[in-house]
Amino acid sequence: MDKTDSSDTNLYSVLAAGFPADRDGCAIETPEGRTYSWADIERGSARIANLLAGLGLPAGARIAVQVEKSPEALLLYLGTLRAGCVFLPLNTAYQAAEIDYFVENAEPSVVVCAPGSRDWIEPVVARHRVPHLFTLGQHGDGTLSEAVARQSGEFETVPRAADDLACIVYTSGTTGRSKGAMLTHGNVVSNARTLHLYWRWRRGDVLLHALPIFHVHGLFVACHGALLNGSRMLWLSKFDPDVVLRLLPRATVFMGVPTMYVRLLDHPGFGREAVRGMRLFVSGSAPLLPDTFRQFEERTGQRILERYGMSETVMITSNPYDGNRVAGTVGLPLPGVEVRVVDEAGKPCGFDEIGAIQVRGPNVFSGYWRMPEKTKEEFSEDGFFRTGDMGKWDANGYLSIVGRSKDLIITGGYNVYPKEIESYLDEMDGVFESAVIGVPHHDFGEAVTAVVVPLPGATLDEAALIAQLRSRIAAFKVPKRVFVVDELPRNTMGKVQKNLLRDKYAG
Ligand code: MCA
Ligand code: AMP
Repeated sequence: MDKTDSSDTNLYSVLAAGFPADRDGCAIETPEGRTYSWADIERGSARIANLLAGLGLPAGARIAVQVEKSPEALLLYLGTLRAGCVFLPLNTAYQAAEIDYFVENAEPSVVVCAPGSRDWIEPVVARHRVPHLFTLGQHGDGTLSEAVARQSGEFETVPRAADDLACIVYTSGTTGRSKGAMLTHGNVVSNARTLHLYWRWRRGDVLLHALPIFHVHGLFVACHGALLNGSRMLWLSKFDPDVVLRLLPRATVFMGVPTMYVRLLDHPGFGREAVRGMRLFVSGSAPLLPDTFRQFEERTGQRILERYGMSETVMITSNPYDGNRVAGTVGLPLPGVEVRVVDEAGKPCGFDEIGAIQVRGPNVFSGYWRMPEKTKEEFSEDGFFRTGDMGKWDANGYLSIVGRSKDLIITGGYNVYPKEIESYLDEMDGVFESAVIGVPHHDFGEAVTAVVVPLPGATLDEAALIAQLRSRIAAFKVPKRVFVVDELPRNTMGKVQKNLLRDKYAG
């Protein structure tokens, strides 16, 4: 058995303390029938950690990872933690220009990419002098596995203090540039422990894992819960309602974004029979419509538990496990997490008064990577983080999110900052200016939509603009529709009135 120091705050050590005594039991199972025991997790992560330790990396080295979801990708995450390095997950939809920015900004020592991306990532890695590039495929293929196979399966996990960095999670920025949220071992450990108790993880739980693992929801909230509980994960490489339906009867816990719940409800075979063994459905990352909550309860008898979080803070509030789960609210502050709603003067709002949501607690990140000024701006003098979300309390202390002060679109649980898309559009031939908005969408919650004004004499074609964007940025950021107009509505200050555009294109 691997040696881990139970007194240290290395997230891996904390998670491993929850692994079951029977290390031969199944920890991960894929729909194709591949299985991984707890011993495989220990050995596999030890091999990764040995590889990283042998590279002679500097303290705090970043390991940037853009790979398809696989059990091996999870081992890479755990091995990175064990080696005391900093994990930097990247959305698989990001393209060359986006990855170039992250690599330049984070200066990783190691980049791991999908074998199919190597041709375009190699020049990025060379340009920014990243010393090590490995590939990892969805079936565990690639140069990483070859290098790892030669390593020992024993590794003494490097002890970490609570304020040592564990991960950098990039979040989209209002200026169009992403910011790296620095999360410490202490941040993530405190949240994992809190959620483990709050959601009553218990013996025999089985998690159906269908979220991507490059964001907080799938990587932290879902995986940490199962690992800390020593629970088996039914591991889907991606969300597929048919496969979810087939596996649900063997699971007890599921976590998803609202789009996943909408799609399950759209499936004719989904109902009470499929959820017979389930004890918990969790929703987050985007607002769950009360209508979806109600339909889900009618069809299955289950009340989805909605919670609220951010990359910078991990989870902040949750509807209760035993108490009333109220549709349209994100529940109560988690134990140990302070949440306040304040008006423009910073004064706490009474219930039903809308104000800015602020958070303080052991879960709150240590700042934006190499952005001390930006970090300072986002914290109040008494140490509360300004989330950029607007909310209100009800009389029972439940929080509702009623909007965002940040100009952000959330589509299928992914965040898109209009400014970034506008800057790409504005650079295109024939475009004078653009405005990007989110409009209600049955499936994605909000759909990215662009309104563009051509230069005098120029003709713009919707399909051509969309095609150009698709070649440059992640597909989920590409507007589903582009409308060409003569001018954008502006107020007397000259500011584009996006609310008018949202109303006009809502249909
Ligand atoms: C895929 N497409 C999308 C999205 N996803 N378009 C808009 N928004 C999206 N979210 C597009 C693709 O570009 C493609 O377009 C087409 O849909 C099909 O692609 P595919 O990969 O098959 O998509 P899918 O499998 O249908 O994906 C839908 C999904 C996925 C399962 C809902 O988006 C997803 O896994 N979302 C979860 C996001 C997440 O984990 N967020 C957590 C962030 P085309 O056909 O035109 O090429 S963490 C967070 O927010 C905080 C901390 C929190 O509170 O959790
Ligand atoms: P991210 O930058 O990906 O961490 O996204 C965090 C943002 O997602 C939050 O600031 C909220 O705006 C939004 N969010 C997360 N959970 C919920 C929820 N349950 N309801 C509404 N918005 C949510």
